[in-house]
Amino acid sequence: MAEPRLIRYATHHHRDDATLVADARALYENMDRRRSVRDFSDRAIPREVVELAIQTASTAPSGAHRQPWTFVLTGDPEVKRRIRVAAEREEYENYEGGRIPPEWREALAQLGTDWRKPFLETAPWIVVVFEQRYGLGRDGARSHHYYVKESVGIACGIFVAALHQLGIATLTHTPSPMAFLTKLLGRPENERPFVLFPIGYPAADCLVPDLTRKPLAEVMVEVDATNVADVEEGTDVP
Ligand code: IYR
Repeated sequence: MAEPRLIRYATHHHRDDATLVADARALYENMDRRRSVRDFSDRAIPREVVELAIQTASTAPSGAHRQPWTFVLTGDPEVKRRIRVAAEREEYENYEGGRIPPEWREALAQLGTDWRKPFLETAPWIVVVFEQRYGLGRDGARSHHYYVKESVGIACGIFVAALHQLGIATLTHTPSPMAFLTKLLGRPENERPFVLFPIGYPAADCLVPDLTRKPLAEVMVEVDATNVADVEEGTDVP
């Protein structure tokens, strides 16, 4: 059994409370300006910027620190074209072939999406995040990965936030079903596509759906000892 190796964690500068509140508000207001974008400019973004955003995403916490993700990056026009062709083939079936049930179609109506995905070629970069369902060593040995979806979801959230902090737009795109990406991108059997991110600046005339976000009172519930259940007798940890 490996011993834990611990190092001192010096938490950084503490702000006074007023500064903290102001900073928290500024962060919220900045993040609240983020929107999913489907109409990209073809303006280039340095590879190093995307690589650093991927490194940032990869700082995410993960089950047993297995970091069960692979970020596949491409800026190659031919690869982007192949992804577009395959994604549009699936999406055509979804939208025009009746694979999207009526309730889902209704839910999507406000977004104005259809089977056409030109942004897969316009955006300068595409990152496809794969979840590693289990670890696969060079020798083929398998190891267990834990809380894979939670871990990869958090990494993707950090990725979206990092790009936004840099003034770069993206979209959490899930061309469904996504299995074609495993083959197209040559990924090993332990990996499954999780989400695809086109990455770039919004087009000059980019429009986004006029959405509002749930207010705090709808997404947060505060509890205290007066309104939560008492633990049952006998459930205490010894
Ligand atoms: N994958 C399809 C449909 C779609 C599904 C959801 I849920 C969205 O929030 C948006 C789109 C598409 O990309 O068009």
